[in-house]
Amino acid sequence: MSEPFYITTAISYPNGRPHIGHAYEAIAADVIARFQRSQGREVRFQTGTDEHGLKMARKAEEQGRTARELADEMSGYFRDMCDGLNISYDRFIRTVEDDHHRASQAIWQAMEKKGDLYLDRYEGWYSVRDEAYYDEKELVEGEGGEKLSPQGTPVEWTVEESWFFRLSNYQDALLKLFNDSPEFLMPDSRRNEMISFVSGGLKDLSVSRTSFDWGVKVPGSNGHVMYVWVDALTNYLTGLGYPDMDGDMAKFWPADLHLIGKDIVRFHTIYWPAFLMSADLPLPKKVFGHGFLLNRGVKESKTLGNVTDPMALADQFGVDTLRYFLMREVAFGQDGSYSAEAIVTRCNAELANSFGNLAQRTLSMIFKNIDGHIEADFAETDADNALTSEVKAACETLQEKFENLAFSDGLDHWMKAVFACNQYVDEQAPWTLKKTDPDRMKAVLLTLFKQVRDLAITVRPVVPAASDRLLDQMGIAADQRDYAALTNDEWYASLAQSGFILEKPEGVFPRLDMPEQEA
Ligand code: ME8
Repeated sequence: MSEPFYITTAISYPNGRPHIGHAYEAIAADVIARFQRSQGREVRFQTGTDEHGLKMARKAEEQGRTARELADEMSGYFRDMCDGLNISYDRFIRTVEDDHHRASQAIWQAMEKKGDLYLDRYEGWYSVRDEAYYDEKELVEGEGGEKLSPQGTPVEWTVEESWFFRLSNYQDALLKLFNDSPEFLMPDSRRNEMISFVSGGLKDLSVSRTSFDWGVKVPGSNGHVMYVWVDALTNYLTGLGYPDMDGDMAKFWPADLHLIGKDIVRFHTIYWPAFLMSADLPLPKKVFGHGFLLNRGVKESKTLGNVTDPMALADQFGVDTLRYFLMREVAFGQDGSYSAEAIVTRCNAELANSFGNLAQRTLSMIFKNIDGHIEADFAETDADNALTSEVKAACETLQEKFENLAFSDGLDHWMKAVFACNQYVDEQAPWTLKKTDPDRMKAVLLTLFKQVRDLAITVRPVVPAASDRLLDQMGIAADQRDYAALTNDEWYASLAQSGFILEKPEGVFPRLDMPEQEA
């Protein structure tokens, strides 16, 4: 039986259009989802938009329209981005949806029943940009002497009646979680920060607001809407049908992985597990805080005018190219930098000139020199067997690395196998064998055909459309593209026996032109 796997991204604030960070997270999550499906797991993959809260309400007010209008328009761009980037989500959730309001009210009532909610008055600092409360001692000083959040965003003094969650009750349980289950929060570097935050003492958390009404209503408490993070985090349950504990909740909860950025680790590894413990629900197995993407080393911002539309990059360079670049260039978990030149340099070197070239010259020679015939019997030499073993080992290593979310490293091993194949072509020189030893040429080309198939299947979660176009040309059936197919030793003989004949191949990784240097 296939084991279920539930993965989520953060849900994005649709107060503007998606940026490259949103694309990065969606792509990484999609690679994981496709990788797990390839391993035979039954995957549930959720992404979406986080539409309530003061940030959305204020942005809409600035634009002279309702928050709902703003959310409807912008959420559409996020969904379009996901579709455009070939993100294989099962549900794109919007927090304005009815089932999400129901789920949020249900978890609220469960926390209330536990005795973890009480009414009081909040007096303290709030950052609308971060949608977060801060302690005086956490604030830093801005250039003009003004108070800023530790993320560098403005804070405002807030006084209002509010419901509080007894976060202080969960201090020991959270420390125990970090100590007993180190895999709960990855990468390791993020854990120490959370441990020191919790060890410093947890105050109860203000979880409702009365000064605006754009949110989920607090059940039985007129005038209160939930603090946006209470409802936002609950989205992970909504998508599984909570509060109904049968069906998808029974199957997919607890989540296997919440994939988020490093700036929201506190919400996911302190508040969220505390809410879940309060509601007597199991905790997610893992939260991974990925790094930030920088534009030539600089954070993108509207003020600097360096915000890139990820879809413009995808249009310019291709969806699979962008996906490959992002997973390959940056060590997952760390910050990384991107630029048009870096995308072109990396993808030309590795996709167009190495893997693309290997596939194209292998298939072209089979087409031209042996009329596209994939013959069943040919004698393999030690050199052929050595190459096969090397490729097999690299494909297995990629799987181990991807299992641990070490994408760049996994692709590095895959790339080395591609290099080995290209070196083999050069050494065996099938173009010379054509005249001197046609049987040996055939064996070389057919050995290469096998490697290209294994390499294409292995990298498929990263570049799904290109891999599929290649595998289509190679006659590999759609249901023979999972990792289980890599261990099937019969595939080649069955393909040959099926009478498959390769047609004139078309390259799947075009060479990209270097963009004009910016002034
Ligand atoms: O935080 N590089 O939404 P958001 C990489 N609604 N990732 C980045 C990034 C960058 N430059 N900038 C942002 C929110 N991100 C909340 C989440 S979840 C219950 C609620 C990541 O639109 C960020 O870390 O500000 C987060 O994981 C995601 O993009 C959405 O950010």
